[in-house]
Amino acid sequence: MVNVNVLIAGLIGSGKSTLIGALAYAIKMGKSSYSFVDRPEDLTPLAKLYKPWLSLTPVNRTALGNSETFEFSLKKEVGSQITISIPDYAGEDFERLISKQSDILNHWGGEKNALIFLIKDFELDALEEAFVTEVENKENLPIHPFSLELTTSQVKNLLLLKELLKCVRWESVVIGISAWDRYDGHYLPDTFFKEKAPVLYNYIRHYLPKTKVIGISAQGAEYAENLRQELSERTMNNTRSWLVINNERVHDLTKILDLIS
Ligand SMILES: Nc1nc2c(ncn2[C@@H]2O[C@H](COP(=O)(O)OP(=O)(O)O)[C@@H](O)[C@H]2O)c(=O)[nH]1
Ligand SMILES: [Mg+2]
Repeated sequence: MVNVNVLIAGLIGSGKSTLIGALAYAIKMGKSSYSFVDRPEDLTPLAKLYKPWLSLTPVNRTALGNSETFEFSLKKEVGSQITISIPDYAGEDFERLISKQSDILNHWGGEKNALIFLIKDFELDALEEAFVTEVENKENLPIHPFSLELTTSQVKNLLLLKELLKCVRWESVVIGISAWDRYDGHYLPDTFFKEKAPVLYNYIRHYLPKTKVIGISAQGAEYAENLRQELSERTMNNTRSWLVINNERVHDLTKILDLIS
């Protein structure tokens, strides 16, 4: 049987842990066509991700300890087995990866590799400083040395994606825009991405023309006191999380895996 290796990647705070929590809960409850391959006792780390999802609290950054990469495997009645890996970029791992000092991906990958790349934060005026016409007196402004901290997330995402494309041959790539509940109803994922991250959008369209851009709301909404009741009800009837794939809303998060396996 073919095993598809799926890497869920994205900057710190891009929604990886929340997505895995929601996904693991749906699979555990038998609400999808996927089931776990691993023994239940090996799934304890997943509980650290779906428990906060269930209790409507953000996932603690250190939930998974210091393990570099966290993995679990899924199977379907028919079709391939899937191994999902989520590298946890603790501390400076991300910067190490894009400055080529990281071995996160050195021994990663197999016959068939797929990438789910999550993006959550968009600077709505990213890179626009290039178009400023007003000339100020710049004489006394200090010149900062180049530092990753000072770059926009669009640039960080581009550098990360570039490294990922260099390390592994990806059979398929999906771009997931996390926290889609913030934009749903106003935008379609592809249009939103093109408008808010044009540099990254064109990079992807050029190098990975088959890439799908989807919206992901793993939480279902912002965690706010006045939404708790509604979110709990939606958890009960499996309508809390959703994906926007081909401009249609689907509540089964595992459909993201059907896109890549
Ligand atoms: N509104 C909203 N916020 C989200 C969603 N998913 C994640 N977030 C928030 O984004 C932040 C980072 O999420 P997390 O899963 O920890 O990102 P990670 O660092 O990539 O694992 C947290 O504060 C989450 O509450 C979502 O679907 N909707
Ligand atoms: Mg995380």
